[in-house]
Amino acid sequence: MTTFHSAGVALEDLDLDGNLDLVICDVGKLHIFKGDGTGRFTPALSGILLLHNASFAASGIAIGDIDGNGYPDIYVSVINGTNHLFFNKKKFKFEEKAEAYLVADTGIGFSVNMVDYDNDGDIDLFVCNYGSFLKDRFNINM
Ligand SMILES: [Ca+2]
Ligand SMILES: [Ca+2]
Ligand SMILES: [Ca+2]
Repeated sequence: MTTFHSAGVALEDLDLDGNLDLVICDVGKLHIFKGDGTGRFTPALSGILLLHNASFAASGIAIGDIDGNGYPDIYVSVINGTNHLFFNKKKFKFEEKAEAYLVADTGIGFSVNMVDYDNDGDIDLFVCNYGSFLKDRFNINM
């Protein structure tokens, strides 16, 4: 069995086949497993999403359809580096665009969440950073 240095995990149907898929944080990467609906998971086609630095420790995951194309996108907090935003390009392929969306936060990231905070139909992002609430980030209407 493979060992991960994991903090965060998430379940979401990333390929819209009706079965939940699994995302697991690790150091330098995320692991993605495709679910078959019976509780079994196998590595997805492109089963690893690399972070910008191999030493970055991914800690939290939030999933939501940020660009409105129907496919769930992934936001990842990083303890010792820049947070990442992966857009779902279908078939388990993803494109990282945190800087373009002004959410490449460099705080000591722990928990993250997505919710439509102001109820305008657009997903908002909350990033919880260790050490000070003043360092928490709240991005409305990504
Ligand atoms: Ca699925
Ligand atoms: Ca999307
Ligand atoms: Ca909103």
